Amino acid sequence: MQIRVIGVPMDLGADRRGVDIGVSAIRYAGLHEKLRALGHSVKDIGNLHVPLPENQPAGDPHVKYLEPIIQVAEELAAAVSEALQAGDLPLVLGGDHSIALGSITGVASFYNDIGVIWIDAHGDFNTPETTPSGNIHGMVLAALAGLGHERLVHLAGRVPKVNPQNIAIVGVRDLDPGERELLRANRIHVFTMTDIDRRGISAIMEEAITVAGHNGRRIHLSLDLDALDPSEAPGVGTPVRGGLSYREAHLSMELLAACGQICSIDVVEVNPILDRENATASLAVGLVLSALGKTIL
Ligand code: DIR
Ligand code: MN
Ligand code: MN
Ligand code: MN
Repeated sequence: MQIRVIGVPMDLGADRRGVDIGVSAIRYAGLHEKLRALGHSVKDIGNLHVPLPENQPAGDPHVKYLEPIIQVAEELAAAVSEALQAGDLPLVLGGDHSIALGSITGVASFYNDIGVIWIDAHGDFNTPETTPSGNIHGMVLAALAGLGHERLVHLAGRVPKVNPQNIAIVGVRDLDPGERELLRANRIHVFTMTDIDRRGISAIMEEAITVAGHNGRRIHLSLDLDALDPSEAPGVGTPVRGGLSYREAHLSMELLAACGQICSIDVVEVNPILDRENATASLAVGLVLSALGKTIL
């Protein structure tokens, strides 16, 4: 398989600065040589241009940096659909989670019907009405499901980008009151840490794969490193205790690889300024390898 790496040094969708250099940190952790050692070929198209917050007004405090985030999302959507057209698997490196707006829009322009597995401590299901922060990284999954600011919802292509019934969110332990209501009202499949504690990660991931992938549809994996416990992944902007263990996260990736339906991946929210000796970027690389076929034996 050829993996097409696309860097998106996006730092406009969240509050803690430094997530833009996550893109470099993941490359420095040996992504390319490890993917090649696993038998993949790798083509890296470099980084998309992302405007600096220093040169941009934040604009509407309920949807900060809307215009530049949309501009980058359009460019990323084109790069992702180009990769899929060429038969490559797009691996999008963030940057904050707002980049999933572009990557999933790109996937949805190539496949008619897709599933999304969103691994995250958070729901990312706010709208401009419910957001406590105005940060778009906390609104992007709702926008992809057709809810929220109309500029985000109506980005290039059809609405919604993904049928809300084909979304599975895994690892959740921190929801804002308004987004909790929205998740319930829209009957989104949310697999919380409580579900994982009770039933085990293997059963939960199998169910998530069924939700996102039934009828053999292609699945986009969006991996927010804050899904892991902060003891494993300290380099994230919004750590929340009680997250996935190292093995729970790897097993999740191994099960996704085994299902054979993953068509595209984003890896987001690695923040080297908050990290310890690149531990979070190294963890991210290991998880990508498991998602792309690395097994123990
Ligand atoms: C919070 C934080 N729910 C917000 N979201 C984060 O600002 O909407 N998502 N950190 O990854
Ligand atoms: Mn997220
Ligand atoms: Mn986030
Ligand atoms: Mn998160």
